[in-house]
Amino acid sequence: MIPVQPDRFLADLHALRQFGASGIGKGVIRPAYSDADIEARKWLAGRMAEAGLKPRFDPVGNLFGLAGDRSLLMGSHSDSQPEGGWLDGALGVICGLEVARAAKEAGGPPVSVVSFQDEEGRWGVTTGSTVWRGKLSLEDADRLTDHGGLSFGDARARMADLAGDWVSPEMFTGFMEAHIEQGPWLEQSGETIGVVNAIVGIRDMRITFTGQQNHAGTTPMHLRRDAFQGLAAFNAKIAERFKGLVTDATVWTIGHVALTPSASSIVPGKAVFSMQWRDGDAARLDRMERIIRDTAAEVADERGLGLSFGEMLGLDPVDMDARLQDALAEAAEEVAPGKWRRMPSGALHDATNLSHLMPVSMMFVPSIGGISHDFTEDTDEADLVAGLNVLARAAAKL
Ligand code: HGY
Ligand code: MN
Ligand code: MN
Ligand code: MN
Repeated sequence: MIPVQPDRFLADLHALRQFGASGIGKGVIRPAYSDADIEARKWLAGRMAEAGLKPRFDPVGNLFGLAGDRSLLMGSHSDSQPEGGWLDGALGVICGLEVARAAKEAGGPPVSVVSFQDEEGRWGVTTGSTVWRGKLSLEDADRLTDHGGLSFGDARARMADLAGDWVSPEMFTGFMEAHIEQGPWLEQSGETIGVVNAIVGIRDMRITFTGQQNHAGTTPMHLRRDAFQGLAAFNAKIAERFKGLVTDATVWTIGHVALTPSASSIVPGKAVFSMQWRDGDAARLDRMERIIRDTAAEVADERGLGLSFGEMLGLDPVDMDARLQDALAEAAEEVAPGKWRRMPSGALHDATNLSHLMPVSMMFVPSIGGISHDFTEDTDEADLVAGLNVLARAAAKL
């Protein structure tokens, strides 16, 4: 048994929420490398030290709290979406902190904790753990820009004074990540715990249509080269062409659009937008990419628009480790008998990257109303504590 303390865990979870508190519900605004994110990481490093762990920032801002040369690793991320909930990422970090702290106090097995940087993909897709894994070089990461044009290299220079060496993945025997479900299934079935068996794959790419900026009153419709109309046509056509290829679990999203110059009386000269798609089957993701590229080229051709594609970032779908899954399943049955299930994750997590380095598993607790990536994201306190207990029991079994 690892004697975790729910009150201390909840207090830390609420303390982390104060960094970048939105003032709307419990929501947070704590994007990677914002002031709030940096302050939160410094606070976390302090909590790790107080727990007897050795805090260490690596060159991309991933924060580890190390329990020795060889240990189980637990954690998630403490950055948020531009409008984020208080639990997305934070729950896994603070669960990890409490389990590591309690294990240390009880003289139990060593447990280390981590908060990865930019899981939410301000610069792409799970940037901190993707670089740590070695899939993206630091040089290539440094060149990526966020939607405001800030490069990852310039952003991480903000924490250069704290950055130490890389932490070797060899130090860890496995990784366990607790997270909120961020979807509706556990709440709808009245279950408390999800034992994750697989994580979907994702592709993400910036697309730009360039037309002719012009006067919105005097330019006849048939003479326009309107970049936004290109985006609108593209959006309708891909939905049509994906039919017959996609399943109920396939999703795609245009979540960011920037029109230039973005004024009521100007025909937009440029439309830059994000195109993201996710599925559990890598081959389907590839076929969707072909449709996306071909359709954009066709629309550009029909409308006399320029077209360019940014770098495509992505991660393939992965399965979770069977032994670690079983430890979580056993623990879930002890804490919430009959009220748990195995399920895939439709959201992306750092666990995807870590599954290429060590055995990995994930555990979910319910999300109220299935809402996440929104200020109103929340989970019942009893479910948060149940999740902590499942994690602590599973860690003790390993
Ligand atoms: O978008 C995601 O799936 C994750 O929250 N980064
Ligand atoms: Mn998350
Ligand atoms: Mn998220
Ligand atoms: Mn005028």
